[in-house]
Amino acid sequence: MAILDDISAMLQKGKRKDVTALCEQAIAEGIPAEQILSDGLLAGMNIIGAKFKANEIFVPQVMVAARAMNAGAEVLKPHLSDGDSTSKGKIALGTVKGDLHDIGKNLVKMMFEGKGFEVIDLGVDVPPENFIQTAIDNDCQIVACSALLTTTMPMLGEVVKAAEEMGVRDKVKIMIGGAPVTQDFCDSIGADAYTEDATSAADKALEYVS
Ligand code: B1M
Repeated sequence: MAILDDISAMLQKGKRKDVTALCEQAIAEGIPAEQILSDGLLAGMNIIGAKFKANEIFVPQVMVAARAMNAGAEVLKPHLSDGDSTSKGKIALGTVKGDLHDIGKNLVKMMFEGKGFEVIDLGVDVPPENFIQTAIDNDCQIVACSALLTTTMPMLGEVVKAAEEMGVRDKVKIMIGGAPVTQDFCDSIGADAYTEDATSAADKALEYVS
């Protein structure tokens, strides 16, 4: 669809205002928000990722694309919700210590909220014990951690250890995700669930509270 290609193209150029306007237009045209997200915004972000890896573009271009991605996602946010306003439970969410990537984490937040969860967003660069202390202080049933770097993946294991050391391992489910994370890694650190994308993370969280 041409408008989705335009969204992808504008995102790659970091044109935040154009991305916002095109997302609004696509919604007005009746294109499902999920499709705008996957075939417009994420399609553009995937190309950015490939170009970054190939050293065709550098951090500043990636940052403006990331900002455009977040702006577009904000437009889609209300349309990704299933409209159920009853709180399903509480989740402490963040990107692990040493890691500043937040686009995936923000999408996961959006999907959790869309399914009716109350999300305490700790942001990025979150120390393991902060995830757990937040869960304790707010009676969260779930701790959800994102990691995008192979160097920060071990922090996911530290979150599991912190839950053990702080005496709440049996009270919280620990969910993990992020591009380099795998089911095998999840098993190796003793986390409760790995999910590949934001939608399946929200579905899994619902399973835990139902
Ligand atoms: Co970074 N970066 N980056 N970066 N960056 C990657 C991750 C990288 C793979 C690029 C590459 O070289 N190919 C590479 C990591 C290599 C590795 O570890 N092996 C990399 C690097 C090296 C770096 C720096 C070290 C670069 C440098 O400074 N030299 C640096 C590190 C900074 C730090 O964190 N300490 C860095 C910086 C940055 C920017 C600041 C420029 C920017 C981040 C902006 C921001 O987030 N606000 C950035 C970006 C944008 C990327 C890429 C291009 C795109 C990531 C992204 O947002 N994807 C990325 C390349 C790539 O991933 N292909 C790359 C879109 C997003 C929707 O996907 O986050 O994977 P993702 O989320 C997915 C799933 O993973 C899942 O759901 C989402 C989809 O629905 N998911 C979960 C995520 N969290 C989940 C949690 C769950 C469940 C599912 O449960 C709790």
